[in-house]
Parts: sequence; structure tokens; C-alpha cells
Amino acid sequence: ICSQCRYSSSASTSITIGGRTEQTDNWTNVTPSILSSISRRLHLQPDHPLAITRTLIESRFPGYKYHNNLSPIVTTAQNFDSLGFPGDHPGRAKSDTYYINKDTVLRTHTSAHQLDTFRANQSDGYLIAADVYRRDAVDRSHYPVFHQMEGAMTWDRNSLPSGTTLEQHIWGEVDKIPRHDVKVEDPNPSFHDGNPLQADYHSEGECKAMATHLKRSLEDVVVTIFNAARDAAVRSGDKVAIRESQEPLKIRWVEAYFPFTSPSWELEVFWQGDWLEVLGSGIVKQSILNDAGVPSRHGWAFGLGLERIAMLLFSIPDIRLFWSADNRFLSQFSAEKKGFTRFVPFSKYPECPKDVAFWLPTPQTPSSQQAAHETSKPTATSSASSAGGAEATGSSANADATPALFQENDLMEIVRNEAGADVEDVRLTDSFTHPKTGRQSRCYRIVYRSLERTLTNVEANRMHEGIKTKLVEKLGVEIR
Ligand code: FA5
Ligand code: MG
Repeated sequence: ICSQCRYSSSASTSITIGGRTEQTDNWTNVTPSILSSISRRLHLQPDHPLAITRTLIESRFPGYKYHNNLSPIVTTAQNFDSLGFPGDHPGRAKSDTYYINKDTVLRTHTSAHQLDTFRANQSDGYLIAADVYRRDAVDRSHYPVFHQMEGAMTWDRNSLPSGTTLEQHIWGEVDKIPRHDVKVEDPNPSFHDGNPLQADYHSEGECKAMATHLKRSLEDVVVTIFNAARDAAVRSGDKVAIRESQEPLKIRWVEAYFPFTSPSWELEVFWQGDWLEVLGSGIVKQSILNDAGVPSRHGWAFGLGLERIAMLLFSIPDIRLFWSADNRFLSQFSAEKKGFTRFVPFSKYPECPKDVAFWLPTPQTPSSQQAAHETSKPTATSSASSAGGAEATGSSANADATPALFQENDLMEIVRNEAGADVEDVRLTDSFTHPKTGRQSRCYRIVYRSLERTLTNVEANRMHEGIKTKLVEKLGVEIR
């Protein structure tokens, strides 16, 4: 039984989380370690890098209302239906989302609160910072719990300053956003058939004005973060860091798709030689504002990954570090410090890679399939599979013709349960089908490395054996 949440995986039919009791059923797939993250509230710990990042972003949206205390336990209606996710969207699958029961999930994104926040109609603009939960890959930029900041701005067509149209009013607001001398690529048309204007509700001019207000607001955030990171590099005196920080900032808008915005875009930043996606955004679907009882409001929304931004800002190399209770990590950050500091890695402990190869269970009878994976789902493709809408999950064993009964995320979950933060990376290294028997084989490389100490080979072996045992027990694979 987990002391944090009084969760017992065996006979119990309910879970108590923070004083709230929820029934469990055959959809339940939350684990004690996931539930124990709920009480951490990293984005609210004053000197934590995620809280410092949150505060910096909030400072670029003066006058917005900030919500930082919303419960992560939401209904499937809030997380999916209210946002127009179709019933068969892969993000709803048990392999991607943590279910408490059939109707209750740990939010997979802060957009779960959009409808309620619009309905409360307390302000034109709002920000929501919160922990979100996704069954996902294991590597240095993915963790099953991370933090998002949602932002939205809407304007009420019925209460504009007299004598101005909605379009004129928004362009006036655009002029108030600080402009920066930075290279922004934005090659796509504002809208087109694949990413259409909501022509029943907005004119082209209104859509362009809202889109420009959205893009300028977020460019301002990214530039602010980069300037802070640059100052930190200079202050650190580290020559390599200083040289890297002098590279001109490059950002670009790429087209995206979300069920709850149209048109939609993602913002990417060129960082350490590659384009890094930092947020998704778009013009709010009018159906949501109508359902929220504010049909005369129109506007935009975005959702960004706070860890991604904090990793840029502080040069934090591994997402697991945010969860560290080690003082060598925590003591490096302070909300009081004037300016930001670069993270100085306290040590790099040796890695310990180990492979596990196995045969996938052969799809025989429907009942054996049922045992391995209780709900069938459309096989996730590597893009558009995540619960938020569009974050690609990278190399996924499910992208090929793998039978639905082996879900790569189930393996990831077993690794996390057995080895927790001592695993840095899990990667598919080999995959083949036996020419005669047709059986499918997979080989994964699991890299064990603690951020806080040197793991002994005996310890790594123990974790590895534990993982193998659970793979056989829970997924029905046969170790090769
Ligand atoms: C969403 O979650 C949408 N709700 C964003 C949105 C809001 C769009 C409002 C439109 C309007 P996405 O799944 O792409 O989208 O996630 C948003 C951001 O969260 C990503 O750009 C990335 O920065 C971050 N993110 C996604 N998955 C992870 C992860 N596993 N670990 C860390 N950060 C992640
Ligand atoms: Mg995305």
C-alpha cells in the first residue's frame, strides 16, 4: 500500500487521492508511483526551476488571471469530449492515458480545463500551470508526469470600446506587445483547407489579427527566456556556454492539428543543432466558447511544456532531474537570485546499458489477447497519437504492424515501476519476424544510470531481472 495515496493494487475497489475517493474498475491503470507524484506540486515550490520558469512566463502576461491549483483528476468529458476529441482518438487509449476509472483520468493536458475556465468568464486572458500525466516513452526529454502552461485570450464582440471593430481592437492590442529583433520563420498561409478559418464565426481579418496577437505574445515569451539564458551563460564565465549563447535565436511556426483549435500551429526553437517543439496553439474552436456560454467571445489558446522551457533556460540536461530531491540539484536555484543561473551538473555517473530480447505473444485466442491488454484500441501511429493531440512519440514499436496486444507503453510502464528514475533511456534496437514461424521478436536497450550516484552492476542486474520477470508476467512475452 502506498502511504501517499492509500492505494492498494490488489483487492481494493477504490483509491483515495488527497482526501478524494474514486472507484476503480477494469479501466484503472494508475500506478502507486504515478499517484505519489501528485503531491509533489513542483510548479508551486518557490525555488524549484519549474516554478521560477512559470513565474517568468506569467510576468509576460500581465493582467491575465493565473490558475495554479486545479486538481489533476478530471473526467473524460473534461479531458476529451469537451474539446471535440473523437471517440476513437488514440489519445483516449489505456496505453496512452492514466485512467482512475472508465470516466476519470489524470489530465493529459491543461486544455482539460478550457471549457470550465471559459465558462467562469472571470477575465479576458488566463494562464493555467499544472502537472499532467501521460504514458509515454522513457528518455531524457520524456517523463510520465510533466508540467504544462496553458494560456488563452478572448475578446468579447459585444463589449468593445465604442467605435472600434473587433479587428481594429485586436490590432491595437497587438501594438502593445513588445517587439524583438529576432528571426522568425512563418512560411505557411494563416489558414487553408486543411487548417481552416472558422468562417461561420470570424472574418479573415479577425482571424489574422488574433493569430498575430497569439504569435507575438509567444515570441515575446521565447525571446525573454533566451535573453535570460544568455545572461546566465555570460555570468557563468563558461566559454563554451557563452559561445553557444551568442548564436542568434531562431524560431519557427509550423502547422499543427488539434481537435480544439483551427487553424493551429506549433512553435519550434532551434536549440543545440535541432528544432525543438515547445508548444501547440491555435484559434479556439467556437463550439467550445459556445458550450461555455460565451458565444460572443473569440480568441486563441496555447499549451507549452514547462520542462522544455526550463531545460533551455537553466541548461538542465535530463528531465528526471526536476524530480530530484538531491540538494546538489535543488540548491542551485533560487527565486530570489538576481538573474538566472546555469545548472552545473554535479557529476556524470557511469551508464550501464543492458539489453532484453523477447518474442511477442502470438495472437491466439481472443481470451489470451484480453488478458494482455484489456481494451482494444486503434493501433497508435507515431504522430497524432498523444493525448494532447500532436506530440510525436518518436520511434514506436506500435508504428509498424505489431499486433495490438503488445503496446510499447506497457513496457515503458514496467521499466518505470521496477527501476524508477534509475533508467535514463529505453530504446528499440532490433525488431524482426521469424521467417518460418512468423513470430515477432523485439530487442530493447535499457540504459541504467542514476543521476545521484554510481549504480553497481549487481543493482542494475537486479532491476533488469525484475523487469524481465514482469514482462513475462504482465505482457506474456517469451524472453529469448
Ligand atoms: C497539447 O497538449 C495541447 N493541449 C496544446 C494546446 C493547447 C494546443 C491549447 C492548442 C491550444 P502537445 O501534446 O503537443 O499538445 O503538448 C504540448 C507541449 O507539451 C509540447 O509542445 C511539449 O513542449 C510538451 N510535452 C508533450 N509531451 C511531453 C512529455 N512527455 N514530456 C515533456 N514535455 C512534453
Ligand atoms: Mg505537440
